Amino acid sequence: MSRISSVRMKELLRVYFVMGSRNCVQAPEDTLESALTGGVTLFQFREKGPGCLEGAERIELARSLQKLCREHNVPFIVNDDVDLALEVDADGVHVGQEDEEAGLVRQRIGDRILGISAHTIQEAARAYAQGADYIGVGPIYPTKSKDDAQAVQGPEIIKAMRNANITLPIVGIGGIAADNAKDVFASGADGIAVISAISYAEDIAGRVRQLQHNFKA
Ligand code: 3NM
Repeated sequence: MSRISSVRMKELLRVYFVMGSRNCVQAPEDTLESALTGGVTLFQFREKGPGCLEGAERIELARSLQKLCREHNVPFIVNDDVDLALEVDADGVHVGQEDEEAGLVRQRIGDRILGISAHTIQEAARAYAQGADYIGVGPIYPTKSKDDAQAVQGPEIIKAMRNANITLPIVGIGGIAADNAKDVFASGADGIAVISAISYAEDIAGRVRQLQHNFKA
């Protein structure tokens, strides 16, 4: 195996669905199945927040969501928990600035996909040095899905990173929905990472297709 190419990574980031059991109205499996049917390009298991699953239940949910991703040929990424990612043989890991030191994570996961959150140009440059395959930049807009989110940055932060010659694949995150996704792509992002606009949609597959339409090759 070798590291994912930047071209392939950018394709995978286009509509990146992030979800855990706390983010769903229906069962997580049903929510993910609908999102996969709608055409999400990448999935992140983010089992966080009050009441989230722990231990064996957490691993069991990870495995059942991973199975759905495999059936749809969509890579399965684990948020933060490198041990879980290795245990289930996930396709990658996403870590924040406050999580396990990213350079060490790269050593532990080998050639699997590594995503790192970056809020500034300096953090983006450091993520590149630590071996990131992509960076997650946010919150772009106000979000209710992350209690400890930093200040809202607007799509301008992505434009500023591109102007500073950050060429890494970038996915915007935080408050992205059908009515603002176009501005995120226009700022230089390769994709949008979304929790609630997909997980709480009445027609989940339809919402994914609507989000996809904002991408202009
Ligand atoms: N990370 P929604 S914002 C998981 O800024 C996450 O790094 C963020 O959820 C960051 O699409 C966020 O419902 C929550 O706003 C995204």
